[in-house]
Amino acid sequence: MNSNGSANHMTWWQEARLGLFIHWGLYSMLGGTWKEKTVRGYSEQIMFWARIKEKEYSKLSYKFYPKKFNAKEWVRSAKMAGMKYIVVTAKHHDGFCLFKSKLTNYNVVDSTPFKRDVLLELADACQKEGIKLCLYYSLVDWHWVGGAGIFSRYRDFPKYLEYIKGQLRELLTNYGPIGLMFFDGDWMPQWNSQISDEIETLCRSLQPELIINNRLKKRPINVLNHLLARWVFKSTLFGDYDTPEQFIPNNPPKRDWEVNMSMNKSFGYKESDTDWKSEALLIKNLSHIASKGGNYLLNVGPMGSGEFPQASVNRLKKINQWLGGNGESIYGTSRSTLLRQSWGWITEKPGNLYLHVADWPEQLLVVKGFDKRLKSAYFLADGNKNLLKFKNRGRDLHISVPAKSPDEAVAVISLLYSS
Ligand code: H79
Repeated sequence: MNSNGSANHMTWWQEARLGLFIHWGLYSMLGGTWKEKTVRGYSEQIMFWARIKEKEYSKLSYKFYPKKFNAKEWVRSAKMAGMKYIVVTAKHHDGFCLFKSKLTNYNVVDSTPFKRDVLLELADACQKEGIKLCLYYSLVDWHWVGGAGIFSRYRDFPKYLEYIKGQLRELLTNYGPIGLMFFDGDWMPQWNSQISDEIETLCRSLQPELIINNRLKKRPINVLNHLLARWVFKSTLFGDYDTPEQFIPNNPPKRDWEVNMSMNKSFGYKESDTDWKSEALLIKNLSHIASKGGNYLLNVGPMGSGEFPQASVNRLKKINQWLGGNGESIYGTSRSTLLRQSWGWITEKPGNLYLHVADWPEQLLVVKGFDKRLKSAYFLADGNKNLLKFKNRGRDLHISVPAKSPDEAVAVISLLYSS
């Protein structure tokens, strides 16, 4: 159910609040290194940043044999961490397909010694574990003749469009129900809004319940816009939701949105990239995003072996622990209508406010603009529901809190009220 009390094709996703992004492909084997040199930029784009010729890059497929890949383990890790959906790179900019395609040999079954349809195994595992399988699909394709580079001109572009459509038919027919399609790469010069509309129609005809992101639409390329996006985030009004990348917008759009974010810098596995966000920060981000009514799509870049990096595993575990006590304040909540608070964020359910306290106050927690009749206040993760003392002070609520926060990341206080 959404805030209007009715269900639609977005409902499961709005309630989910947390998903796992997975960037995996040939680049994962390189781990950000080419010819013994660390390459700048996202590792999934190493072909571009290291100026690797297509002929040379595509040979990597002959070495793709991820011994430790286990779809069930991936899906279980996501589920254990409290994620309700996973978004997997079916095809990234390099054009390599993680699924069996009749339209190109450049796929995991036909051009690798591995020969297993990774997507099929993931679809199976997702079905069994009750996790929604979702797909990232790059419109940009550096494998297509003429497709590499920023100002690429695709050879035989109409044929490329047929290729995309054919692959979407495969993806949306052969793998059961797909939760959402995350398109990316609308900056390619030959892309336009008419194509976006056609593809949207095709996808919806194949799976009417499918959620589609905004990036299928040609967005105006404006370097300034891009640079300013962090401060003035604008909705694109295409597809079902907006996709701020690597940041939380100050003023979120009025419609559905989702932040996609890596745990370190790179999305694809990059060995040298040790700039990991702390567990506390990831949890704060989750609270912050939920308080503004958005979803958090947190990324893992599995290694060439098929395993998740240990640093990611540790962070998933921590999120799992936190959600164990505090999940009620995230799943199925909606953005808060209350004023912004100095100590953190607020999420809501009917008759219930959840205070996500990130900056611990001294003795007194002040909730500004609270004019309801409070029935009780307690720490959500406290199994005994020990009541906290409170007082109404004009339009503010004062809650007496212990000297130290019971959680080093975010302590959640549940408020039950009658209006
Ligand atoms: O998959 C992750 C990134 O690889 C992808 N989006 C997330 C989810 C992404 N691709 N591009 N961008 C983000 C930003 C745009 C970068 C560009 Fe370029 C710089 C476009 C043109 C120059 C990278 C390098 C893409 C083409 C060349």
